[in-house]
Amino acid sequence: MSRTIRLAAAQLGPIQRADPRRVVVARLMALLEQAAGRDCDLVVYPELALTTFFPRWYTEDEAEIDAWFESVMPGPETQPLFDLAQRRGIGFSLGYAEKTPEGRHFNTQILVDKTGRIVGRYRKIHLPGHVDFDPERAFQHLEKRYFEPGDLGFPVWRAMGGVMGMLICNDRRWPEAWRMLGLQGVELVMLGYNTPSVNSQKADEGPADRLFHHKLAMQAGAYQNSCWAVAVAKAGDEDGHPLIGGSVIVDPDGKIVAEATTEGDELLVQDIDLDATRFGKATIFDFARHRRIEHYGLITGQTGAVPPPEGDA
Ligand code: CDT
Repeated sequence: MSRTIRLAAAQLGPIQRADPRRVVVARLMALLEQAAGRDCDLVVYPELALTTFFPRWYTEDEAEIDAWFESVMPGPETQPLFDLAQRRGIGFSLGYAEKTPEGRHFNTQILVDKTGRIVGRYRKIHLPGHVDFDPERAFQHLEKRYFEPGDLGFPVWRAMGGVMGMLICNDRRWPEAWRMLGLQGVELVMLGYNTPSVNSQKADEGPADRLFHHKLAMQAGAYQNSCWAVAVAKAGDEDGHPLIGGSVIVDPDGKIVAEATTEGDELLVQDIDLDATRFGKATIFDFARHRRIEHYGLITGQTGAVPPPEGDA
């Protein structure tokens, strides 16, 4: 039986701070309709796909913060997306800001199957940025203020006929995150991102470097774990703050097979054969034969780098 999935990466153009949820959900639904018209099985949306990339804004106003978060999923404004996906028989993966019933805040991505049921939930573990307002930066990146690190580990799920995993944005830069999924046999990693086009602490690092590092991380992660990977941007100029585009689908050999050409709402469609992950997993990246965990203790035993003491030489 073929294990080919028709995958769609639903890149979003900018969402302005004042854009209402209803308008954003209508854009998500338009992309899903396009995907349905092309017989897709699965649509992947970006990180924080329902709002502007709000961690750039500092606020202490609880009501303002609450407005960025979803306390129910699906809720009244997102239910139409779930209904449409179910009617069209398409699965999807959606990033959003989650507020739990206990009042905890996470940067979350869910996987919804073709019947409209939430079958997977991942909460972002590698939160970049800072907690307090930083006057030294050209703009803020307050993920550490608005979210706590994910508490669900790095799960995978059997869904859509394969082994599926999710990572969110900054996670793609951490090989440990990929390897956690690789060690569970992941066949497709779905990732959404909001990556500012410039470095707030290094003015000469612009979009070309940002795109280079983004693709480098995605291609390395897919290759070293012999899995498919899809990375989906929220791109373009949000209230004067540019985000890179560059949504990609990467094959298990680390090659880019589809890539966005705009910074707007754009759908990439690619047939991905999950069995194409098998060769790498059985040869160069057959973990059971080749990994040497007796030498990897530092990876889980130590957080920061500790160089050896300086000697006389
Ligand atoms: N959203 C998110 O995690 N953005 C970060 C910005 C870090 S600066 C390179 C990212 O890793 O893209």
